[in-house]
Amino acid sequence: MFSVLVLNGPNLNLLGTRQPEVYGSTTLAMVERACAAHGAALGLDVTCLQSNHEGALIDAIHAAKGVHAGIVLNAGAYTHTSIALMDAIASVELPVIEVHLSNIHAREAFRHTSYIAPVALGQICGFGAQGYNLALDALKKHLSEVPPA
Ligand code: CA2
Repeated sequence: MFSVLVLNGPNLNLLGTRQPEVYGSTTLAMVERACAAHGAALGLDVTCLQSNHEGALIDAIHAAKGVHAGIVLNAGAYTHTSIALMDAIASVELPVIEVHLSNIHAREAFRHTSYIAPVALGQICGFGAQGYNLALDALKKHLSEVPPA
């Protein structure tokens, strides 16, 4: 069984409480429960974490090395700003799948840039909360084909 970290960044703790037209009505607790259930069905042991702090997200990525086989990451707005998160991902050499609830490419120009994408295995966006399950599917397939070193 592979262990996977589902990591959510700033403001995602507000999911389901505001802007449902953009981010849907599913709460973060519901997303995390769905990830645990879908992960278990795939044979993945899922740990979920959310922080509004860039440094805490970086610490979580560093701590994942040797503990988790891969990461599903919605870095929120840090996606578009954080070279530090990009460097952290590159440094741990773990497969990371970038997730966004909304289609960032169909929104404001500043959301079209992702500092995560160049160091991620791939990006899933625009499918709402289902995107996390799609990311777990992709990570399971990747880990089965390329087991962790
Ligand atoms: O679409 C996504 O998942 C985003 O990562 C969400 C971020 C946004 O800055 C990215 O461009 C795309 C924002 C998360 C804020 O979440 C909220 C949820 C409910 C109410 C208010 C904010």
